[in-house]
Amino acid sequence: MADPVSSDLAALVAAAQADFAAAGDPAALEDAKARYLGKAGVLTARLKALGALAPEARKTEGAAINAAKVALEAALTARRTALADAKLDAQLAAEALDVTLPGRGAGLGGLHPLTRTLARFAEIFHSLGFTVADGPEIEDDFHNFTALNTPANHPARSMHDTFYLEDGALLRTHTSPVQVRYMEEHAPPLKIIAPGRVFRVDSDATHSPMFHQVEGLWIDRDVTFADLKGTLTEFLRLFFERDDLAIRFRPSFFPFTEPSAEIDMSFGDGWLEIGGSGQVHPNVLRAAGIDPQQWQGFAFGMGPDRLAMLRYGIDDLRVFYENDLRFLAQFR
Ligand code: 2NM
Repeated sequence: MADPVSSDLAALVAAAQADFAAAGDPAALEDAKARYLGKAGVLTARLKALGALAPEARKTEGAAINAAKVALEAALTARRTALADAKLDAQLAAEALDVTLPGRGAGLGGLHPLTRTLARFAEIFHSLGFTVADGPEIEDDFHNFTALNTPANHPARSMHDTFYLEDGALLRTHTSPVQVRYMEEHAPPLKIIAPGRVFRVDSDATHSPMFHQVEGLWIDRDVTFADLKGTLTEFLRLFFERDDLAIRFRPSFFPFTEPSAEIDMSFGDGWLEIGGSGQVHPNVLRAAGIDPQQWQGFAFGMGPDRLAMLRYGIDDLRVFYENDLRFLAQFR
C-alpha cells in the first residue's frame, strides 16, 4: 500500500502541473508558481510543518517534499520554455515575409541630357585624337586671367561678371585655366579638350550663372587655322550626324588668341554662332612655359548647353537646371 504522505504529495504535484499547463502567459505561470512555492505556498506550508513531526517521519516527509519540489521546478522550467517558444513562433508568424513575391522594382534612371552631351563631345573628340583634361572649378587670378593675357583692367575681371570668393579665389569663368595648367605640366605636342562647369554673373532665358564649356587646344610645330577648320567641321558633322554641315569664321577678338574668330555653323537658311577660336597668343604659351618660337596651335571654346538645345530642340536653357523629372525622363 502506498505511503499516504507520498500519494498526497503526488496529487499536489499533479495539481501543480495542471495549473502550470493551464497558465496561458508568463504572468499567470508566476502566479501559479507562487501558489505552490511562494511564501504562502502549499508546498512551503508543508516544509514549515516538518518541525512538528517526529524525527523519523520528518526525515521521510522531508525527502518526499524535496522530491515534489524538484518535480515542480522541472515542470515550471518546461512551461516557461514552452511559453517563450510559443511567443517566438507567434512573432515569427506575424512578421513573416513572402520572399517569393515579385519586387517593386527600382525604376530605370537615365543620364542628364547635358551629361550625355558632354560624353558625346568627349567620344567624338577622342576619335579625332584629343585627350580629356580637367582641373579645379575654384581658380586663382593667374590661371583664369593673367596667364591668358587678360589685362588687369579687362571688364571680364569685374565683379559684375566674375564670382569672387575669399582671398582672391574665384569661380572659373571658362575652362581655359585647365589648358594653362595642362601646358604647365606637359611638354608639347598637346592635343586636349577641357569640358566642365564654368560660372559667370549672368541669368536669363539663355544664360545660367553656371553653364558648361568645352574648350580645345592643339599645340604642335605647325598647327594652323586650316587644322582648326578641319577639326571643327568634322566634329560638328559627327555631332549633328550630317555630312552637309558647313562652318565659317568671322574675325573677332579674344585676349588669349591672335588672330581670333567666331565660329558659325550653317543652320537652315542662315548661320548660327556656336563658339570662339583662334591661334593661341604667344604670351599665353610663354606664361605656361612653352616657347612660341618652337610651338604653335589653335584653341577654341564651345557651349555644349547650346549645342544640346539645338540637338534636342529645346528653346529655354533653364530646363537643364531645374531638375524636373517630367523633363529629364524624356532622355532615358
Ligand atoms: C575660346 C575662344 C578662343 C581658349 C584659349 C585657350 C588657351 F588656354 F589655350 F589659351 N583655351 N581656350 C579659347 C580661345 C577659348 O572660347 C570662346
